[in-house]
Amino acid sequence: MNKKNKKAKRMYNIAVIPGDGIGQEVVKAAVTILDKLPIDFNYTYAKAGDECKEETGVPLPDETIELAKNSDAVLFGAAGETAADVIVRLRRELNTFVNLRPVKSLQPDKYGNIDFMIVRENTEDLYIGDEEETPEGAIARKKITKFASERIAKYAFKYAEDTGRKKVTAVHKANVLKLSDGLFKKSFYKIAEQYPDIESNDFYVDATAMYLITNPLDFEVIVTTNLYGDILSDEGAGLVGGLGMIPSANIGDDNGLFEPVHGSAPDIAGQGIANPAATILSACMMLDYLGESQYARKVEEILIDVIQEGSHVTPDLGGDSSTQEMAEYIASKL
Ligand code: GGG
Repeated sequence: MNKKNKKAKRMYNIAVIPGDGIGQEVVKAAVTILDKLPIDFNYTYAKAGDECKEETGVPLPDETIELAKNSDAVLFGAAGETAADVIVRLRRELNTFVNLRPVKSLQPDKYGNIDFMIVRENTEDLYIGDEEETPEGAIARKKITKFASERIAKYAFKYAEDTGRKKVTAVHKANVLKLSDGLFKKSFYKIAEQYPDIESNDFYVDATAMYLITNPLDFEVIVTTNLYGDILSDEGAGLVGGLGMIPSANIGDDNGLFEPVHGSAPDIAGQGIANPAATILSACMMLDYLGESQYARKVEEILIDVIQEGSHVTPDLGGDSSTQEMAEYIASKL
């Protein structure tokens, strides 16, 4: 996942976009930890989201897009009601065509040893936002191209090869969406031929929703379209302790944007109780992308120890620490 042609350089310009609700709290927590590393991060904070729209009239100002494009990496918190105009648009502006969402048990005794990667196509599908009102209601167009389907399948197989995984599963609904999901499935098997050492199979998305609960250990790499990837990763979060546990990396040829899978969680925003693990793990994915993997592994190791120890964790993890207290405890061990 390394940024192309980029070697660790120990000084990085990071665009930080905390966004809405708990985004503010979890990003602050992740930055507390990054600040403890012997790496020089030059952070520039930028606005986006519901509050930004209220203040400035636009959810994603042009300055924020420019900053994100010109940074070494972007750390993003959460978007609320403006998600389509903020995070979905930012992914498009940065041409981050893959969204990696690792589903991994950090407390294996409690959740079983679940460990699979969702490789979500990030540029097409219903997420192109092509909707229109009609006299009867509304219509949304779903875009699937051969180019993007083959590109994401290639990424998934290459990811499996690079990480020693033995199986890639395509998820679609090709029996109903014969042309669009049918093309996604066909493209997947075309690329699969180039990887004879890696097993390939496919499931309908509805069946996958059940198999993830009945047979989660059967999955290694899932490659899927934009909407199914969004939904299945939240289901995956439910398998390993909740939405506070799953990070993500949006990767393109020139840019990387890192964000927790969860949204702004307005029900708990401002209370200081949001689990920062997903954002801390997203920061670890950012460290990997920047070529600083040794620090990514160190932070992950400490985070896992702290979660398993259970004494300095947020309420959802069984403790009574605040978001920031948990982050400071992790930082104190670095
Ligand atoms: N941190 C990610 C975030 O704000 N998620 C809210 C959301 O609705 N995201 C849509 C998506 O991931 O496609």
